[in-house]
Amino acid sequence: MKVDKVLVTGAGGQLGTVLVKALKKLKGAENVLATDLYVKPEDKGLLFPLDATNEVAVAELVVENNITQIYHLAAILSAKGEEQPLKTWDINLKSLFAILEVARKYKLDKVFFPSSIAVFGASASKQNTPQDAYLDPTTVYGISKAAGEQWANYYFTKYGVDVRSLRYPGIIGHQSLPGGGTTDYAVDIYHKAVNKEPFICYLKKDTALPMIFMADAVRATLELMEAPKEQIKTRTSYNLNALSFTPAQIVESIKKWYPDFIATYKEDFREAIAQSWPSSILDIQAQEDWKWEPHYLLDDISNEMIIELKKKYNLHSQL
Ligand code: AKB
Repeated sequence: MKVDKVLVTGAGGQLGTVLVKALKKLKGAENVLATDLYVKPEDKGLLFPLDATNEVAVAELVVENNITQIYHLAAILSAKGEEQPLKTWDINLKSLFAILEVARKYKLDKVFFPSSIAVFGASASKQNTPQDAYLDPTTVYGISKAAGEQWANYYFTKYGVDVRSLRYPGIIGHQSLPGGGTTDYAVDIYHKAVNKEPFICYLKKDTALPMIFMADAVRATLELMEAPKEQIKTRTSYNLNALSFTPAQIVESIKKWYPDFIATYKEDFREAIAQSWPSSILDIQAQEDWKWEPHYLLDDISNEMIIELKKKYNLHSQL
């Protein structure tokens, strides 16, 4: 039987850190090559340096390691992207082209390309945004993802490259820290809560955004990638829904464990980004095509985040 050999870019990031572990469990540790642009000394031997915008370097690793699948996670996210729009466009698209070209030239079996709710803008309905809403993103990250979705579809239609993609909501996990996103507050808030520190939120208290727990996000990714090819009917990117909540609602949930927890609100430029995104999305196609269903609601997420972060910070006895 043919063995899948998987290369992951951006493997040191928020999702990559956890997805790589799940992939190693599924495919065998020796069959997963985790790469990132920068490798911290403590990650040496686990992560390999790779500039994903360098097609030659990507091709070399693919050939040397008999790679058959690529999960291309490397990207600059929404908030960080606004600091350097042209660099963000360059990195996000150049790396995608490098991956798609290598996949085409070396006839790889599959490519995973993460998209985002950031592809939606003012023309999409704010609530229950459907899969096929008009895309007019407001951030350079959103523009790069919307364009990337079209390129994914192009490589599938024109060259038969089996590219699959999800529009992730904000991802909440205890294993790793997010960096440069608009939804990052929903992770930071738990770190503050378990350490009994006050939290200053950069969004307004009533700004709802779609979110997903890390375990659900990883499972969705693997279910999509493991589904039989003929079931994958959307070749741009699938809407992925789990839950939606506002900062005020996550605070209420945390207060069930920490009644004295306090959040104050001081909005910054990320509020405008959040306002341009859907507050909830519909994912009928994902449910129908590959049977997607989320498992974690807000209090389940709070429960796991608090248990795991207390372990991480060595706060065993404290409530
Ligand atoms: C971000 O906030 O930029 C990301 C995303 C929703 O794609 N978490």
